This record gives sequence, structure tokens and C-alpha cells, in this order.
Amino acid sequence: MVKRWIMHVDMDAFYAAVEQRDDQKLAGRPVIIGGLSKRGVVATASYEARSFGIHSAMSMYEARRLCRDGVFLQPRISYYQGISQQIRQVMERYSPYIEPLSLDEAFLDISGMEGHFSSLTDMGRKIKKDIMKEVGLVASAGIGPNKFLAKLASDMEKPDGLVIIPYEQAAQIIFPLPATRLWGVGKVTAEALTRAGFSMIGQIASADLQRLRQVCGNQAVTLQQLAQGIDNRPVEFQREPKSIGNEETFLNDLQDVQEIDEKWRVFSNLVAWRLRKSALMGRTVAIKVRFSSFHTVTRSLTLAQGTDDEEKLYYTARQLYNKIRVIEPIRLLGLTVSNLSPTYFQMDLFDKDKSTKKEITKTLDALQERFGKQAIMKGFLWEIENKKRT
Ligand code: DCP
Ligand code: MG
Repeated sequence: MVKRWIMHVDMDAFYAAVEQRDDQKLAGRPVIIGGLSKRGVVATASYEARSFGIHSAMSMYEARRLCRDGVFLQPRISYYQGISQQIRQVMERYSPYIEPLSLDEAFLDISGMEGHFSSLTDMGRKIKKDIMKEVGLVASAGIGPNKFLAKLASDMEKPDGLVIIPYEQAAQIIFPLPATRLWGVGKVTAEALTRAGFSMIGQIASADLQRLRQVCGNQAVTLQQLAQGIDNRPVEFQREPKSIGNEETFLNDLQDVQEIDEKWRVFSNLVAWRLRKSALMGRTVAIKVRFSSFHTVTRSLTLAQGTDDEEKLYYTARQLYNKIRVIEPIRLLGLTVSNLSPTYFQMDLFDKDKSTKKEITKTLDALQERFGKQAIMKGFLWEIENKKRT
């Protein structure tokens, strides 16, 4: 069986953190976001405010009573939506399979992608770092063999958490937790379960199914499976993304011609791979170049036919890049393919080379899928990876 790995990313105190980011004076202070009218409700509170006992869904009246010196603000939903988009763009660089749950959280199916990173922890650390660098906010991440465990993990060490639950350790971690941590268990079900002697997840995992059915009816099987750490729900990603791209802000601005060329090769490789994984081809190739002064240039070209071919992407990107006047060091490079449509298979009888190449690419993809990206790499990528290590 191919092992699945799911990551759940959830921003810490999202609305409040955005307000604290934008106004230095609010940093470190109890900030409460919600309806300011008499009957308003708390949407969220900064972690400083939570230490006063304030939490989501509490009445504003109660919150004001608990924390007289708090800063109380109305939410700016459309502004948060824009930020949510920026966070999504970071996520898209890590996986094409993203299921957003709300403005501030999403599942990413990262199965088979761990080869890109030295470990799953490394991948979690990197995505958190990228979100901080590019959006200026703290995210918590959880990684597990399924959605249930990944979501549980992201919550375990909030704020600024990063937890991995390997399948073998799931029982040990979840058995001592209260039944309320199971998906679908609200207050009423939890009370019924407790009355029947099933207040902890471990007790539900080993309960007699008939007995469990008497307590929670049809939910019994699903609950027992979750309690045993089993959850087969897939990540329901949007099937047709509008574009697929990769961009990177460099730690040190790039000047070296060869290094820049390598970046285009790496981006082409990644974008082509993501296109193929999504069974998509793109016609419009766009590049983005941001200089150290933040001056940003974008160029795009629409091809006659859609492609998922790495060489084609590389040559198009280079062609576009060569037309840009580069007079400053480069802070960011990006390559995006849009105008996407599902991959069609074409048998070109007169171009044996082309179909052989397609076969090779397919085999490479399948091997990488199984053994990780580093297991089998094109020569130039291998060289780049090795250079990084030495
Ligand atoms: N939200 C809301 N009403 C609620 C719960 C949440 O309006 N009852 C909004 C405000 C939150 C955002 O949704 O900032 C995200 O919800 P979360 O449950 O993820 O809570 P936070 O991100 O605020 O805090 P954390 O995830 O650190 O617990
Ligand atoms: Mg959150």
C-alpha cells in the first residue's frame, strides 16, 4: 500500500494576528476581534487575550468584563480573504492537492513529496517559514497519515506548533484524549458517550460495536475507526486550478548568470511535474522577476499548444527572461503556467522520439512518486542538489 501523508495548516489567532501584524502598537497586547455591538460575539482573540479566558463564540460583553484593557476591533473580512489567498499561493508551491476548510486552514496531500525535503518535519518547518517570510504571520502545521490525525496534530502545540503523528504512534497519542476530539462529536454526543463509559478515545477504540451503536447509532462505525486512527477520506482538492506555478524569494539576491539559469531549470522541472500530476497542460507561460529594489517585471507568452513538458517550459521561460533588462540583483523569480486544460494523449506516429520521451517522463514520474523526488533525478537537478549539500 502506498503511504499517504496529509498536512493540515492552520493560522494562529488569524484575524487578531493580522491586526497585530499591521499595527505595531497591538503587538503583545490582548486583541479581541468580533462584533462591537451590544450583542456582538467574539470571532477570535489573540493568545494574549486568551490568557484572560477569552475565546471564540463568547459574548463580547463577557470578553470586555474579563479584559478591560483589551483592544476590541471589528473584523475586516474582505481584507483577510486577500491574505488567505496569499497563504494559499505559498501552499500551492508545496502541493497541487489542497482542500481549504476556511480562510485560515487547509489540508494538503503531500504523499510522495517528502523526497523533495530531507524529512516531513523539514517540509513543515519550510512551509511555516515561507508563510512567515511572505505573509508575516505564524502558522501551525500538523502532519499525519490521514486528515483526522493531521488536524489533531496541528492543534497539539498551538501557537507556532509543528507536530507529526506517524501511524505507529497514533494510538499512544490519541487514546488518552477526550472523545470530544473526534470528528463529529459535539457536546450532546460527548455527554451520551461519557454516560456510557466512553469518555476517552481509547475506550471508544476498543468498545463493543453493538454497545457503541446503542449510544450513537449510525455514527458508531466511523467514530470507532477514527478512534483507531483510521480515516480514509481523501483531500478534496479543486480539480481544475487556474494556474500552476513556483516562485522563490532568495535569501541572498542572485547575480550569478549560471545560478539564475539553474533556477529556471528547477522551476520548469517542478512546474512540469505538478502539471503532470494534475493531468493538466498549460498554454500560457509567465515569468516574474523582482529586483532588489522591489521593482517587478512580468512577461508572458501563449504557446500554440498546451504543454506539460519541462524542456518546453524551460526554453520559453529563458526566452522571456532574455528579453528583460537585468541591471540589478534579483530578489525573486517565478514561473507560472495558466490557460490550463486536461492532458490529452496524442499518438504521433511520425515522431517516435517524442513518444519515447513521453514514455521516459511517465516512468520517471512513477518512480519519483514511489521513491521520492531525490531517488531519481535528471543530471542537472542532481548536480544542483549536490552543490547545495557541499
Ligand atoms: N472565526 C469566527 N468565529 C468563530 C471561529 C472563528 O469568526 N466562532 C474566525 C476568526 C478566526 C478564524 O475564523 O481568526 C479562524 O478560526 P480558527 O478556529 O482557526 O481560530 P484562530 O485562527 O483565530 O485561532 P487558532 O487557530 O490559533 O486557535
Ligand atoms: Mg486558526
